[in-house]
Amino acid sequence: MTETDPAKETTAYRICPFCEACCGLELTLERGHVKRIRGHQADVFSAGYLCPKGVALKDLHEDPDRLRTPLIKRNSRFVEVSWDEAFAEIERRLPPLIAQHGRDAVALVLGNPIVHKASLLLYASRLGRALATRNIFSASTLDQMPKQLSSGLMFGDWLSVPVPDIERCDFLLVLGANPMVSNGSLWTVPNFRDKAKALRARGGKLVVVDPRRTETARAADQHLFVRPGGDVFLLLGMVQTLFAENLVRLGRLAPHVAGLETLQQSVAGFTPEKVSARCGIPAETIRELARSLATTERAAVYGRIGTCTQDFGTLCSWLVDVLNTLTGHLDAPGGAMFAKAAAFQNNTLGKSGSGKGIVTGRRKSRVSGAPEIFGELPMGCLAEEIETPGEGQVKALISISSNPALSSPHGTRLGAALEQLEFMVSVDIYLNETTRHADVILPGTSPLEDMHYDVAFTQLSHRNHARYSAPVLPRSPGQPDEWQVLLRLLAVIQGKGAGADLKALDDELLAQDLKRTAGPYADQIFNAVAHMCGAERLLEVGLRTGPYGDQFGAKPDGLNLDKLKTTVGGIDLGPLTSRVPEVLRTPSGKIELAPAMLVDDLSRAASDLQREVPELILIGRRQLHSNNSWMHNLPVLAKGAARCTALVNPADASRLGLQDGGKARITQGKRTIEVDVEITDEMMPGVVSLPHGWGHDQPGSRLEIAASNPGANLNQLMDEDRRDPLSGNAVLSGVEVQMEAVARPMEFAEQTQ
Ligand SMILES: Nc1nc2c(c(=O)[nH]1)N[C@H]1C(S)=C(S)[C@@H](COP(=O)(O)OP(=O)(O)OC[C@H]3O[C@@H](n4cnc5c(=O)[nH]c(N)nc54)[C@H](O)[C@@H]3O)O[C@H]1N2
Ligand SMILES: Nc1nc2c(c(=O)[nH]1)N[C@H]1C(S)=C(S)[C@@H](COP(=O)(O)OP(=O)(O)OC[C@H]3O[C@@H](n4cnc5c(=O)[nH]c(N)nc54)[C@H](O)[C@@H]3O)O[C@H]1N2
Ligand code: SF4
Ligand SMILES: [Mo]
Repeated sequence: MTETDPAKETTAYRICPFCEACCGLELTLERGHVKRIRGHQADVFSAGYLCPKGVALKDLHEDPDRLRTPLIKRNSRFVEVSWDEAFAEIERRLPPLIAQHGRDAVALVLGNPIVHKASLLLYASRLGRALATRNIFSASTLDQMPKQLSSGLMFGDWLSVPVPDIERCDFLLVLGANPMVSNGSLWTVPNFRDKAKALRARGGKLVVVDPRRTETARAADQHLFVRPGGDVFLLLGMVQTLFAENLVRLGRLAPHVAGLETLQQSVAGFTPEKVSARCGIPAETIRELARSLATTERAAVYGRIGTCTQDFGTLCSWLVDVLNTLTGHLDAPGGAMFAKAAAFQNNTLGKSGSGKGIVTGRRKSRVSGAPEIFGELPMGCLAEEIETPGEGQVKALISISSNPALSSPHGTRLGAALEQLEFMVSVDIYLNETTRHADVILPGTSPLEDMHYDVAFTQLSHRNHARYSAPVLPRSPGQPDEWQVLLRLLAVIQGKGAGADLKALDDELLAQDLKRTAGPYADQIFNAVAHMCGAERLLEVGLRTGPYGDQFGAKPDGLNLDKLKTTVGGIDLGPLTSRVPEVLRTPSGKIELAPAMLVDDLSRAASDLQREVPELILIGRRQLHSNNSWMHNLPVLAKGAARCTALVNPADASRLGLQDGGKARITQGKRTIEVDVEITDEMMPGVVSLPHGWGHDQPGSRLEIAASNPGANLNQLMDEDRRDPLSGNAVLSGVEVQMEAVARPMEFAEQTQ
């Protein structure tokens, strides 16, 4: 047989782990190597769609810089060691530190890729519980915490986030999101492009509100420039209009809604005329938007990261769903609906129709007194918790697939703080801007080496489905699964030692979980899955006890893991269905339209109405060939279009003397970065856009390709103390900056002659 003998080719399928679209990929393998990656046509959910990043899974798997062996720092240099040596080092250093300073001295920092790997997601929460530190930080407070908080307050669970039912929607208002590039977020919707096209083809309308005329805005019927941070005012003006023009129609939801009158009174002062200047949108346009939303039978409002990473993130997130509810579009086909996932969804478990709701602020951060949120503290507080001496000071840190040195505000301060730690362990696949500060790095698997199921994104999907990916390739010798890595860390923390029997520990944890969740059935369920272990076992339990499950035999036609595994391309569970009141977990059993915490925060918005417009404001953006801070080392993407340029409106460029293709300095307070300038009228005047996740020029990283085109770190300019006070979410957009041209050496020479 020749090397190219087709008989040697095999096909495998994997859900793409890179973004929330969760596309099904088809991989052609030859002799254990990935030959080709395409969209999987028979995937019930993504139907063959993929973007350029999906193809890069091959490059990631083969990247010579991807770590395959644990590293220990000795005399300031990393050396390769065995897994046992790495864990011996952790056991030598971490437990004594906990014994001396207590559990709060260890911080746990959780990054975005966790949510894309079932193995990490299901065991990171176990590790967090076992560690029982107050110092848990995650990307959630750089991202979606405002939406989780507003959803929790309104619907009773942190993950009860309604998503647009795009395939039946005829009017979609999108704020602060660019799904054409990001492929959707808190809304799992592969191939947004074609779905938006279909919406328009059937006579529907897409409206985009963004300070940049984005790729999504270009594909829309209408684009409105909004002043960065001004969305809350636009949304308030729209809600006010609904009441003032008698357009409120709760429809089917009327008996399930509380707080309508309070809401009406609270927004009464925010007339379109009052808010117009602050959001930069004419009063009449605000009214028209409200009317279109109210009078289109199937319509939805959707807001994403641009509306979360700002001073009023929680208010914006709330008002989006207030608008959906007041116009009768919440929980209605073609509106904003709740997914019903096959497993792990809190709002399908326990008693339905009401619940405990959510609580926040059960404790405060030690240094700045920021309230706890969803069991975490704001990422912006991490550096000060390490730097500030005293009882409870963070002295050790475990980071799991997290790169806060680039992804969170003021990376140099954080980097210096990480250097100050007595001990740091990272579970990561790269030696990068963050992990270079670690003492031990434990490599994660390549996504091709582990099984996967979308624990979180099935809860946020525009259509219900269940899909499972088996490992595509065997793990390299000695490489544990990531759940095993986390479990072994857990064993060390619990004092069971790095040599603990992991199966016994896994059994113990499952038995504890079942005791809490399965009551009288706990033993029966445990026995049925006693032969299994790890993330796959948790999935089996989740599926079988879930809303479509076989209930361990009680519903023989129901779903279980074996059945799911026999499908090619997964199981379609149909379009979203109306779930109110069953989905609610609020103590009142109602949709809370006017939670006190949010209504109270309106006074902060009111006093911000008069804020003066700064001359220049910096916002962020995402790029198709890039994913947050860690995909710049992959050849297929690096040669693509991702360029770390600052987009500047022509009027600003001429005012500031900036040249297209020239260099400029952006300054915020005492901090400065140097950027390449790209002049374009897609920017709102007075607003500059720079992508985040760049700045790969830090010594000690091992990212050869990324370092050759490092870009500038936008987050170097962000203020770690600036947060939405309710959610603790960082303000990463709408920050006032100064910008000036950097003279090229020639020009400089001429000037000084
Ligand atoms: N200015 C600005 N800043 C932002 C944002 C913004 O819009 N503007 N967006 C924010 C958002 S939404 C997010 S989610 C955060 C993301 O910020 P982070 O949570 O820090 O995530 P990433 O930057 O994606 O870094 C991921 C890390 O995980 C590692 N990794 C990748 N795959 C794996 C794996 O399979 N296993 C393991 N163990 N490790 C892996 C990578 O090497 C990298 O170190 O950034 C935030 N930062
Ligand atoms: N290609 C690619 N895809 C990704 C990622 C990536 O890095 N690259 N990251 C993934 C992650 S972690 C996430 S969380 C999602 C995020 O997904 P999206 O929310 O779609 O993120 P962005 O593409 O950054 O879009 C945010 C938009 O908000 C706008 N904006 C900024 N400030 C304001 C404001 O004050 N008001 C309004 N209305 N708009 C504003 C920006 O101009 C930008 O167009 O994307 C995911 N998908
Ligand atoms: S849109 Fe691209 S990165 Fe996102 S899941 Fe699909 S193929 Fe992967
Ligand atoms: Mo994110």
